[in-house]
Amino acid sequence: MTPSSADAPMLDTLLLTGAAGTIGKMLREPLGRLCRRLILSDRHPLGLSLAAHEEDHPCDLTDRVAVQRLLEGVDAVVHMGACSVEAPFEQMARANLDGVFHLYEAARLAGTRRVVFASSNHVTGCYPQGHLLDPSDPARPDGYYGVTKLFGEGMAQLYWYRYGVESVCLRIGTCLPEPPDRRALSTWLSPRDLFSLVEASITTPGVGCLVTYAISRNPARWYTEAGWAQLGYQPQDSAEPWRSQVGDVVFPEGSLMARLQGGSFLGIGPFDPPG
Ligand code: 15L
Repeated sequence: MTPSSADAPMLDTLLLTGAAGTIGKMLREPLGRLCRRLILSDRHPLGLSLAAHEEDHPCDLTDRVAVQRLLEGVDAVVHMGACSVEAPFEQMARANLDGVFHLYEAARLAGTRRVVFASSNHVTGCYPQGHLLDPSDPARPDGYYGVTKLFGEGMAQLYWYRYGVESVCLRIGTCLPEPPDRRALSTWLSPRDLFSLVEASITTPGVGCLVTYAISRNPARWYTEAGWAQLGYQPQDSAEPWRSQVGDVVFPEGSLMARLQGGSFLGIGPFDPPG
């Protein structure tokens, strides 16, 4: 059973990075119900009115000392802060490589119990559409973004097996209020299911280092449910009711975007050298 906010042990301090992003905004309110103190962080001040349990701590993930300060006294982190689209490597490397290193190292120093790491379906985006994937299958990133998420999963393993910082790496699909296209009939994650999976990822005891695909109950899915039972994740939503609406929203026939799981990311790049 998915633990509900009511049964979950109350955390003291929870940190949400990437709080100004699409998923960060969805998580802010429900995460507030899991903890006494919710630290919201993004590169710039959020400029929002805050509830009594909320604090806004802007932080540049590429600043190691600042990230160390951010993690002080933090029990668990939901790490959504990242460059979240395919982009030139140099652009990606600072937040998604250096930033992830800074976050895990700061978690180790602060004694932070757990990181929920926003990984991505793009770690395996070069598998053919329709191929059923398990988290134990070899990675096949579809771009630099996917490679950085694979690096993050590597950091999660290092910091668990060597330093005892637990992680749940969520290979998030397409998390939007509604599936936008035919591909999302397989990859969609509803906001409600997102929260239930993130909540379980924070509260389930003894996860060690777990990698799982984060999608809704989509009959057309390309991923196994491995990890869901351990987390007690039981998705409630399905992309299927949108089939007739999005069935025609497709990528050009025969293109990599239409053939491989990563979709539009396979249409971005290669990039010219900077300068
Ligand atoms: C992701 O990992 C991205 O952050 C997001 O922008 C979407 O493109 C999503 O995957 C997806 O594959 O739909």
